[in-house]
Amino acid sequence: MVTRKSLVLGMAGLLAATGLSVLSGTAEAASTLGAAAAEKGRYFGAAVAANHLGEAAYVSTLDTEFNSVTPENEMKWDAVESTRNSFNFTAADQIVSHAQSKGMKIRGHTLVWHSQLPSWVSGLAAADLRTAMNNHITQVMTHYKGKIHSWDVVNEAFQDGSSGARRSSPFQDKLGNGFIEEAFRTARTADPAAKLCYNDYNTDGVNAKSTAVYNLVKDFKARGVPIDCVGFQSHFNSASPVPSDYQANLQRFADLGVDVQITELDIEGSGTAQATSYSNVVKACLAVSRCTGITVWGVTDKYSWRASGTPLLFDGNYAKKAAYTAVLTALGGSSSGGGGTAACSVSYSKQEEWSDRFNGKVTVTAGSSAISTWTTTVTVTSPQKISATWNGTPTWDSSGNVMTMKPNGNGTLAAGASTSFGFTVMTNGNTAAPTVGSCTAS
Ligand code: 9MR
Repeated sequence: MVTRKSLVLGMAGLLAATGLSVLSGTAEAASTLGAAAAEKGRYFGAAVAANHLGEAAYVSTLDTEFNSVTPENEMKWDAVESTRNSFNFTAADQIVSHAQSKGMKIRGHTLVWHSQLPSWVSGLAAADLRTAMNNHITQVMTHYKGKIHSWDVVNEAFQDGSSGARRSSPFQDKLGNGFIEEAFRTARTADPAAKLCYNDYNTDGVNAKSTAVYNLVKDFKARGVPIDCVGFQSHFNSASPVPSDYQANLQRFADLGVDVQITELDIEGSGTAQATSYSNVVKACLAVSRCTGITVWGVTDKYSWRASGTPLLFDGNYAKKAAYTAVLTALGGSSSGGGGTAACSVSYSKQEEWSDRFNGKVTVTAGSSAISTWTTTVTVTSPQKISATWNGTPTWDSSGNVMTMKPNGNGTLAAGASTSFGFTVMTNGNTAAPTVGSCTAS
């Protein structure tokens, strides 16, 4: 006879051998974006502005939810070297020291970019511009040496549209195609431990612009030019939605031997549509093993560069949006984590009744913690058949008698909150009440 003790030990051995965790998705689920991403071996970051670091709600949201930061503007050329060879790191340092004090990673953004470039740089002749570019890279990277996990060395060097051509800029126009290679070589020398990224927008799907970047990376890898990562900004809205080949595009870059990072994610919209798009982005990253992290371009809608499009995960009052829950769920986390155990209960009641059929209603109630989704079963007795359902997504066993019901879309319930679904049972002569199974939550 198997004793209780040996059974438990046997289970433990089996779990260890298979690497399964029985608790994942329930009490063990991470309850913040950063923690959930970390369980997937990734970071989850936000663009941060130094001038909001005095706002308590901003800082507490940042500190609770994110484990990586990108200074939104503070490391750009006009911010750190507005006058030649006179560097001012005050605002960027505030972000870096805050991040370091919280154990967050830091993305460096950005060293060589045509925008937010002081006019003294654009006025230089070629030889001087080359010296100034290399000096800028070296000075900024040296100041932050050892503190930055990835640097956007060159930002937005390609044109939009179908040409696949380089964008006109002081660097491109005066130094020619070689400026990108030179910037990356200088960057590698300045901080050999930092990952060096090329970062751009409208390169999120497979298109002429992303293919031009792809060819650049392929050439760099073939010739041993240092490059470690490609950043996909991922600024989406209705005119520029998440491309259907987003994951495939990330994967083709990863296959060149570079990491890929989602660097400036925001998606204009609201509600379920926005949540679904966010979820799709997270799932694409998780499906690509070299997709090492995601950064959203801001903490709260109210400070977004596209504030009117409400493109972020927290609203202007720092409340979590549906998009937040979708991201957390896609990362395998759960808002019920952080101590409580996700649980739910069900109750059944008969509703309208006719000579040949009746309607049933099942109420699902979350336990003492919020839940992100639930599932339960309804079993009818043959020859009964369920002919219609509402407010749920059913699946069926092979007999057709056991219906497993899940939420339509967002299944989030606050602690103690309820929802219900309904169905019609054709009696076929049997008026017995259905059996409702137990409720499972995560
Ligand atoms: O979010 C940034 C905004 O505050 C600045 O005014 C703007 C200036 O160009 O830059 C924004 O950030 C950009 C990023 O640095 C590069 N990719 C596009 C981002 C949105 O414009």
